[in-house]
Amino acid sequence: MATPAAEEIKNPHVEPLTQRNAWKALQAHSEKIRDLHLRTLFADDPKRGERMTLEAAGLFLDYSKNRITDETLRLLVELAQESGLKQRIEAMYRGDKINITEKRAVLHIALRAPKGASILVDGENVVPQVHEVLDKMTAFANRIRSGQWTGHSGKPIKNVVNIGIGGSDLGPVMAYEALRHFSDRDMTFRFVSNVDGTDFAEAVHDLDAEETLFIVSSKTFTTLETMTNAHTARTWLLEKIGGHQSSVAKHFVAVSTNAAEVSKFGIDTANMFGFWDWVGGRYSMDSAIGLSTMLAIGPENFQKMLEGFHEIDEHFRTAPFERNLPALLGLLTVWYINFFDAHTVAILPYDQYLKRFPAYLQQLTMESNGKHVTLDGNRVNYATCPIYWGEPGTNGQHSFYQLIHQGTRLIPCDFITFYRTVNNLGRHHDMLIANVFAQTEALAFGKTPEQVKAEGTPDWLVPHRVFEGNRPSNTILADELTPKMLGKLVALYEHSVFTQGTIWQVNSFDQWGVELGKALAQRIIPELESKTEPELKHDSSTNNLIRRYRKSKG
Ligand code: G6Q
Repeated sequence: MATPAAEEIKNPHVEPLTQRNAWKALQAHSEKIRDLHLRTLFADDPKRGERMTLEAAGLFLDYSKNRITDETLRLLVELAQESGLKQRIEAMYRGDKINITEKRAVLHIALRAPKGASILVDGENVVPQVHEVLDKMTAFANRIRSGQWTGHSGKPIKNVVNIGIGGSDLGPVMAYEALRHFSDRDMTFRFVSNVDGTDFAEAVHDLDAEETLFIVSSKTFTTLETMTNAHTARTWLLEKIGGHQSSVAKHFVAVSTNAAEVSKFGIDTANMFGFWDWVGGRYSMDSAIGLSTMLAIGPENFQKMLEGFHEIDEHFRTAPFERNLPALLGLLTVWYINFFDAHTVAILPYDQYLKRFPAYLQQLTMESNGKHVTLDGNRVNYATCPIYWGEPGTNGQHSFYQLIHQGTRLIPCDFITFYRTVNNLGRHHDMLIANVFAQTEALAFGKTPEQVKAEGTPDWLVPHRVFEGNRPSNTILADELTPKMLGKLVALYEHSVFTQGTIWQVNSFDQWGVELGKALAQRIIPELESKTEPELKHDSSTNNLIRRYRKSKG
C-alpha cells in the first residue's frame, strides 16, 4: 500500500529494487564478468582508456579502470531509469517534499540558483530569499574584511572562530582548508566543534579576544555541543575584555533558522544570517553556514563557488545518464556495493588543500545513505551506503594502500587531482601527478607471477610480491582547485549520493540514526554530575562505567 507521503511526493511507482528487470539483468551479467580482468578488457579494446571517459563542466572523469563493459553501463543506466531517477531529480528541483520523514523539500540546489530563477516551496519562490541572505552576508563580509566592523574596544576583527558541528562545521572547515590560497592571510580562522573542551581551549589560546569574532553556526540553535561551546566562548570573551555584556553583540553573530533562541543568547538578530528547513545540514556549506568561508575568501570568490555548484546542478538535471558525471559515479558505486560485495569506497585527493575533503564526504555520503529501510518503511534486502574514507595522496601510499593493492577486500577508489597547482615548487607537481597515474595503473594491472619471477625474485618470495591487479578506480582530473572548482566537486558528490539513494530507495535527507545516542547522553549527563549517588537504570555495563567515572571524579 502506498503511504500518503509517497503520494505526496509523486514518487513514480518503482518495483522493489531486487525485482527490477535491470537489477536481475545486472545480477546475471555480474556473474558473467566477475572474473574478467582489467588486463583483458584493456587488451581487447586498445581505445578503452580514451573511450570510457567523460568530460563535462570542466571535470574530466576516466572510468575505464572499472570492472565494467559497455553492457554493464547500459544496464546500470537502465537501472537508473527503472528506479525513476529522472523523476526523482525533477521532484527535487521542483521543490517537492521528497524528505518524507521530515516533510521537507530538499533544495540545496536553490542555494546556488542565479538571481531571477524561480523555485517554489509551498507556492513561494525561495530564490529571492536566498539572494537576500547572500547580499546580507556580502555586506557583512565587506565590513569585517575592510576593518569597518570593530570589536568592543574599537579594534578591527582579525580572528574568526566558527562554532558549529556536523553539517555546521565540516563544510566550513573543508572549504577553508581547500581555499586557503584564496583566503585573506591577515586573518586567522579557527573551527570549534567538539564538546571536548580541548577543542575550544586550543582554538582560542593564542587569540586576542578584542579582535575575535565568533560565528555561532547552528540551524536549530539547540545543539548540545554548539551551545556549550558558544556559552564557553561568551564567558571567555567577557572575561578577557572585562565583562561588558553589551559587547557580545560586537563579537558574536549567528547563522541559524531559530531567531528566538539566537536572541535569547544575546545575539542581535540583525546579525543573524538565516537559512531554511529545506537545507539539510550536510548540504549547507553554500548557505549562510558558509559565512566563515565568505569571510575568508571574500564575496566574489564565494559567488564563483556558487557558480561551480550551479554548473554541476544543471549538468545533473539535463545530461543523459550515460553522459552524466554524478549519475555515473553513483551508479558505479552501486555496481560495486551490490554486485561485488564491496564495503567501502576510498576518496583519495592528490591535493593537500583537499585534506579535509574525505572527512567532509564521510558525512555527506554516510549520513545520507546509511539507512536500512526504504522510503515506504520496509527493511532493505540489499546493501546500501558503503563506508567512505580516505586521506590525501601521496601520504596514504605509505600506509593503507598496502591493503588496497594486496588485501582481500575490493576497494573502489576515487583519485582526484588537478593539472595545475598554485604552489609550483620545482618538480613537486609532476611527481604528485606521476603518483596518481602510477597508483591507478598498479591497481588495475598489477604484476603477474611471471613478471615477478622475471625480475629474478626467488620462488618462495614470488607470492608475496605478486599484485593481482583488477582493483577498480576512477580518476577525476580538473584544471586547478579554485572556488568554482570546489563548488563543482562538492555538487558532483552531492548528486552522486542522490543517485545512489534513489536506486536504494532510501531517504537520503533525514538522520534519525543520530538521535538515540544524543537522547541517552542527555540522560547520563545529570547522572555524572549529581551530587548524590544516582539510581542507575541502565544495563550493567553502562551502570558500571558511570560508577567508575563518578568515583574517579571523587
Ligand atoms: C546534517 C545533520 C547534522 C547537523 C548537526 C548540527 O545533515 O543534520 O550533522 O548539521 O547536528 O546541527 P545544528 O546546525 O542544528 O546545530
